[in-house]
Amino acid sequence: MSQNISLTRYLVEQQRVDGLIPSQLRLLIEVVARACKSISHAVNKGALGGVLGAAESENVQGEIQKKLDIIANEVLIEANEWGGHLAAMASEEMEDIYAVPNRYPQGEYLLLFDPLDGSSNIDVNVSIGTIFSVLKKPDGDAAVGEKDFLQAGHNQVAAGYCVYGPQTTLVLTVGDGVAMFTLDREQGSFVLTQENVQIPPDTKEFAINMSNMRHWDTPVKRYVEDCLQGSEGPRGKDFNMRWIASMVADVHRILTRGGVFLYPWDKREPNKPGKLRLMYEANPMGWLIEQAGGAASTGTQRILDIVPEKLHERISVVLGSKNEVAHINSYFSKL
Ligand code: P6P
Repeated sequence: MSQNISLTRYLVEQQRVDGLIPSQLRLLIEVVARACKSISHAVNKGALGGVLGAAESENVQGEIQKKLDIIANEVLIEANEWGGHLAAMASEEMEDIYAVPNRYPQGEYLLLFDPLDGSSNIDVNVSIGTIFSVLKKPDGDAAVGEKDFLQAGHNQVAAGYCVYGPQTTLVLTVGDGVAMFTLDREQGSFVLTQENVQIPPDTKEFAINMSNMRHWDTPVKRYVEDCLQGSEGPRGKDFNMRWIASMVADVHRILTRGGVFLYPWDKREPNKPGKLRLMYEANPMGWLIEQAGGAASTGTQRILDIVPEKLHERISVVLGSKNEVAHINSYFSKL
């Protein structure tokens, strides 16, 4: 990347070129990016900032919240509520939607986020991240409500994540491919470091939590068993496995070098379709993966075509290299 193109310049030039980024959406993305810089700063302080460890509370998922989960959520709310670009926000850390207070101007966008994904990794210094998804509020004068958020993922107008790892990198799509911006801490700005990201269609690397194998449904068991047989088995090649237990980090690896990520249904909680949340994990990640030439399915259907019934509903996830996702889907269709 020869020139030093900031996120702001990239967004302005994209807006000028293809009109995909109206000014209010550009403002929204820049505000989210600024919030991610603040979260990155808090994450990087770690023990020095007194921000490690659990808070005294549970989130809507019934999971013990980390102090940084709450901090990240508050940073995103406070950064976005006054700008006039949003009607409401929804977060993994909040049961109900957060309508922009009447003291601020109302905008046309809805922002959803997992403020700090992978937070079980915070205390052990492993990469974590913020995931966000942007929808347009449906037309109408009625007060914004949860029902306005219940749109299929193919309605997203922007999606991305910021991974807090050895680098802090913002990864973004507005429907015209995927771009990556690395935080230059000296300048204090995100600088374009990759655009038109393309995932290799084939892979020899899968990501899944193998400790759950006995709980998986047959298609997933058969797929993984075939991979484990390596070059002597039906796949005719050896596979590598990765599992960071931080979706943002696993997806970033896949966007960078290919691979597949699976978090399937399992019989530990048979009434839940999966562990991951559709609206602020699977949808934004699924769109990024598709925009980079990959695929994102539940094993039986495209994730982005699913119309949510509840804000925090969960979903099975198979995403990554297009041909490998198609191969995994074939195990489900053999049922
Ligand atoms: P497990 C993090 O809590 C998360 O939601 C994803 O980021 C990650 O991929 C998954 O859960 C890890 O789940 O069951 O392996 O700890």
